[in-house]
Amino acid sequence: MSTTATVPRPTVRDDPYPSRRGEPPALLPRVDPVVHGPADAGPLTADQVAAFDEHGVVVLPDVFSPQEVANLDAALDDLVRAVDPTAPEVIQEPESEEIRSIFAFHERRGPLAEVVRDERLAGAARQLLASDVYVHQSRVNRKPGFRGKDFQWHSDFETWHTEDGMPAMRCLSATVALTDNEPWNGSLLVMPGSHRWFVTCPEPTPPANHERSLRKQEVGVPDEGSLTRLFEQHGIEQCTGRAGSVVLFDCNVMHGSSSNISPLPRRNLFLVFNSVENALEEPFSAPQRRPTHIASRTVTPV
Ligand code: 6CS
Ligand code: FE
Repeated sequence: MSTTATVPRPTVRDDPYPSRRGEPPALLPRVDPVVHGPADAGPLTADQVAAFDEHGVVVLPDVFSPQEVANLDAALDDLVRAVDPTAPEVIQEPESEEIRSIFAFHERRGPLAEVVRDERLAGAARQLLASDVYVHQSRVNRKPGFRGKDFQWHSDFETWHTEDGMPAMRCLSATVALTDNEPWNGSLLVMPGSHRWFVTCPEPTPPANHERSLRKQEVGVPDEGSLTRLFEQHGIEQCTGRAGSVVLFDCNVMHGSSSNISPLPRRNLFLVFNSVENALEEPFSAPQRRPTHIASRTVTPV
């Protein structure tokens, strides 16, 4: 008879960021760096790198010229006119048929797709993530006047980890404002410094959650107690700026935005750059992978 001891297999993958497992909510410390290397060469200044490290967000005013913004906004108009509104990449507002988001614009042709290779964005991502980067997700959020609804508080990484299998916090978003982002048209709200905490969410991911969550997120939205604790520690700041400005924000910073009840739209491009060393695995807590137009599995450096 063999005396070899059998090592018990863990039933749950070893994971510093457990979420959606039916456990009570908790604030867990981040184990990954925010700035992943010396970050001394690149388009961002030392002050901008330090601000990103400390706050998990940095606003870069007037990165794109008015002419560049006009070209991008015209390309977006063309896309909205041409796109099949029933295509899976097109997400409608929860309470109207207005287009809320269009995913995977980087896989199309033309000026919108070109933005991916713009060194002002990709170069900043490489600088902060200290590696080559690829596009994990791209989308435009249109926030139409009167009808553009809110985005609940969330950490993007919580969704990308549980639903897409992103292993570590080595990923960031870059937004490009195509309209002025004002205090009153639903601009981004962040809790600066909250990126140092991972807030676990109790509720398991239901099947095909993305079919609801992209219109109105419910699973993966932290409980009110955890959000209150984060607010008491970190407060809330709003990221406003003229059309052409860029916001870089860490994958785990707590953020959201209010509905747009003003007459003016708030149109932003979002590009999510992930480190090529942080490619997606199997979902950490979801019954199936999400489609690749939401979570790309093509790890091609930009
Ligand atoms: O699902 C996603 O990938 C993104 N969208 C929402 C509404 N929340 C998480 C993440 O930002
Ligand atoms: Fe988000």
